[in-house]
Amino acid sequence: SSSDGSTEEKTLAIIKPDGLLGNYTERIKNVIMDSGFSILRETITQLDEERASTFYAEHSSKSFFSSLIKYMTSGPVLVIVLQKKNAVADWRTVIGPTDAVKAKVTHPNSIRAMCGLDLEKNCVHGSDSLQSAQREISFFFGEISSGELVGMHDEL
Ligand code: RTP
Ligand code: MG
Repeated sequence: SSSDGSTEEKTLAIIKPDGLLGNYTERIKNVIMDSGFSILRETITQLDEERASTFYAEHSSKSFFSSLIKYMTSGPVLVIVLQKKNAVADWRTVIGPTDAVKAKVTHPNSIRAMCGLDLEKNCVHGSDSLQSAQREISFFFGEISSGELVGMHDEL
C-alpha cells in the first residue's frame, strides 16, 4: 500500500480526555469535515491502565510514560476512524506538532493549537504511519472491511 496520496487510507484519531472535557468535539469535527475526511467509525470509551499501556507500548521505556498513561486514563476519549486519500499524513498535518505550546506559535491553525495545553495535554492523537493506523484501528474496532460504506458508524 502507498502513502503517496493516490489511494484511500484510513487513520485513527482520538480526542483525548482534555479535548472531550473542554467541549472541543464539535469544533474538531468541523475541522475533520472541512479537511475532507470521512468518519467511518466512532466510539466513546474509557481506557484503563492496561489498554492505554498497550496502545502506547512504543513509549513504555520513556520517562513520560507513566504520566501519559495517567493522562489518557483520566477520562473518556472519543476514538474515530478517518478516511480520505493520504489520510495518515494529512491528519498529522491537521493536528499539528506534539507540543501544543509550540503549535500555537508555529501552526496556529492546527487542532493542537486550538485545544491543546502543553507537550502532554495536546487534546488529539493521530496515527504516525499506515502500519500504526492499521494496528490502532484493529485495537479499537477489529477488522474493518475495505469495502465498507463511508459514513457508516456505530455510535453518535
Ligand atoms: P500521539 O501519538 O498521541 O498522536 O502524539 P505524537 O505522535 O505527536 O507524539 P508521541 O511522541 O507519539 O507521544 C505520545 C504522547 O505522549 C505525550 N508526550 N509527553 N512529556 C513529554 O515529553 C511527552 N512527550 C510526549 C503526548 O500526549 C503525546 O501526544
Ligand atoms: Mg505518536
